[in-house]
Amino acid sequence: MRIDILTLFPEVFRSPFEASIIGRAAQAGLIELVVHNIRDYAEGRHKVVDDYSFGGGPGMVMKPEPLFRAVESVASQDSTRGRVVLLTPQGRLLTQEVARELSGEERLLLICGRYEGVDERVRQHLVDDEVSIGDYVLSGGEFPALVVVDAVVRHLPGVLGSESSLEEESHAGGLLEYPQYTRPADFRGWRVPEVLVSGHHAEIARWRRQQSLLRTARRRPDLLARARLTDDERRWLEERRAEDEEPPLEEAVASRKTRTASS
Ligand code: 6GU
Repeated sequence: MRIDILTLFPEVFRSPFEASIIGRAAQAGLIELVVHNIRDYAEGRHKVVDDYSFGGGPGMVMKPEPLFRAVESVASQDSTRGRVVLLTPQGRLLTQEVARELSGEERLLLICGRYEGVDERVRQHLVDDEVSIGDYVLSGGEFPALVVVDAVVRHLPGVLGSESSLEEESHAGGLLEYPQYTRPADFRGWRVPEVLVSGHHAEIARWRRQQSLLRTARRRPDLLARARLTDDERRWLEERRAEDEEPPLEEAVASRKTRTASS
């Protein structure tokens, strides 16, 4: 897979693309990442990439010409243009589903918009897709583009060492992860749940599934509504939740803030 990124801040991508899973995938030749400076496609001595908004109002708007020229130039380097995706808070929300969908493309071209805006004709006549990474404001599409690349690349064959991590995530069927522990089994008197050191694999699998269900019900009931549960699991969860003593996550986090340096 080849991913081109159009940005006004190419420096942002250097170290993330050298480190981590993305870096390894690029080193191994599983993906090709090419970052382009939109300013290189601007005209004139001043290389202007933005301008005032017609009709007035605050904030600059990205001009259409440099973006069209950049996309057309990058597209001409290959027979397939690939999907052109604008990163914008107005886009469809990035989910695991969307990431998997994008991972099926041979090529992606990600355009990092600036928060204040992009000329509407870019949306109408240049872009195939628009993606947001969540309902909060970022000053530009650069970090969202990094998020998209990471989420997409993990789906490509050979990128994850064992393949098992992704398998297990999708097997969990849209539930939150169960609690994990590593050595020592006793850390400052806080012991790892007995079942995990028991060696009973069936018991461990059952405990983990239950913990995933409970955690999802407590923290993300919206996810639970869409998850695939057996009738038995739904029933078990309902009974277990009726006597659940754990406070909602917001409450738990609020009380953690009152911890002192020693407690
Ligand atoms: Cl894709 N861009 C910006 N500027 N802000 C965002 C976003 C994208 N997704 C969430 N917030």
